[in-house]
Amino acid sequence: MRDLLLGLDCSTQSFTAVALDAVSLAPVAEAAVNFDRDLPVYGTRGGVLADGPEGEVLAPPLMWVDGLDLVLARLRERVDLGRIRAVAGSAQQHGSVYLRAAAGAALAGLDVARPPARQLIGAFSRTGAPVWLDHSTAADCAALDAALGGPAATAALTGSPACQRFTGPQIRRFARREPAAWADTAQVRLVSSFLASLLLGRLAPSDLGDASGMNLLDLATRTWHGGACAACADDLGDRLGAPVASDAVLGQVAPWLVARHGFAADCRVLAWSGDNPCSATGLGLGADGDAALSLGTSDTLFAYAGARPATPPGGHVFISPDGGHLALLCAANGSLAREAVRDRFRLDWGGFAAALARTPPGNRSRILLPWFRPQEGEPSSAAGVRAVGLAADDADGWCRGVVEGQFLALRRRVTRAGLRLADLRATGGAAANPAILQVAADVFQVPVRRNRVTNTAALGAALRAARADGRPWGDLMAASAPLLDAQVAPTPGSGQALALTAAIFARAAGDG
Ligand code: XUL
Repeated sequence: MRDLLLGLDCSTQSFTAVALDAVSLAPVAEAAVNFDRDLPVYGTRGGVLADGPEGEVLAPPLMWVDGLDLVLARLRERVDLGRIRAVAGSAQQHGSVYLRAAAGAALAGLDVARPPARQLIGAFSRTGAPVWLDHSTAADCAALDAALGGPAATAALTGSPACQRFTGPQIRRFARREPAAWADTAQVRLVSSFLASLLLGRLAPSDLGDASGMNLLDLATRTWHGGACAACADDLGDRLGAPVASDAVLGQVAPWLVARHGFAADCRVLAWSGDNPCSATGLGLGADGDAALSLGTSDTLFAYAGARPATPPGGHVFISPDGGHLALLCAANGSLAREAVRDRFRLDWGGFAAALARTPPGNRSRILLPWFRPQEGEPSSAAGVRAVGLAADDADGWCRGVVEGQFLALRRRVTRAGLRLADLRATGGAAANPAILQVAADVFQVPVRRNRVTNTAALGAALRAARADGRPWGDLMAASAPLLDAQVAPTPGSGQALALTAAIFARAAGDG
């Protein structure tokens, strides 16, 4: 009986597999591969190779192929992969894989006796794949924005102004610097659609969710934009293949998966998507106002909106897996800023939380501009760390100041984009700290619930696989409910205290 769904996630540092019960949608087995530790032959650090003086950051696509093979071998030790009805995947967004014409035959002819990576060595016109950490494309972004009428016009068209890590500018840089290798490139795929191609045994299309992280997709028509493609490289549209909906069933698994890993021949493969769209499904974001706050090295806020929202300052709009939209805001000053304040006063996280508990919402109008590093979406005049009304030795005030400052800054960007938040699901390391969640509830004035799942992207991919059986999106969104902790409600009266603090913050941040 085929009673499982499989979700795979190729993130920057690891490959994860999550199997769900196809009826209850509850997780039943997991496996993971860490690229640095488990595949040391590729010599990556944190899953990538920093390569070159201009901010190039690449990863070897063959490492992802080995990662897929290994994570399936590990999962097979826990469950019979023949029970899987359908599989979908998630991958780090923006990275691009450059394939020769020979790639099609190589994918179709994968022989089970040998590891798949070895059979694909000749398939690439570029051995490395630039990933989202790459920031070598300033000139290409400027050229793309100029061709489309400026950053605001690029954002109106594609959902984001030209961004260094986005795939269009990345392709442009490669085509301009290595024209012979570009001429040898028959097809370009995202990390997601490259890995879907392995499952399928032929080139897979990219899905609309991941395609919206390329600066190439016209968000209104949901097709490649001719002008954006032409501004990046010759014949680009043809080399990308038409994008498909995130729940498109692409076909059945390739024979190598049946013979090598024991998949059933009729197991269906869905389009893969980016990790952020997949996380949105894993976190259950499917109604206007549903939003998630991921508190990690950087903090990310994403909010669901059925109708297309404005692009937030320094942010993006992606198409969500169910065909709606997802506004995404990233704040580089996440744990980095919280740790800097914790360390300045020689505290541990317990001490930091106690300081938050001793101080009132609004911090008695004392504020901290928390830009320990430059922050997209904030005016450059606001760069740097600045305390207003806060004494240099006031440890409690600084602890609350940094967290309130981070969330107030995000709230301003949310408001400017006209987004309305109804509730927040928190994930990431710092979400384990209830005192920080209380500050989020007070600043955003919405209930906050922590989601206990660590890999929401793999979970979201596994849930998307249920679409192969036509399972309604509502069922998939509801599946995350048992994984949420009790809600943290806003402190009574905190709205007023924070309104005053927010006004002082806005003035100090250069809003006039
Ligand atoms: C989003 C982004 C990252 C990557 C890697 O725009 O660059 O979140 O998807 O996880």
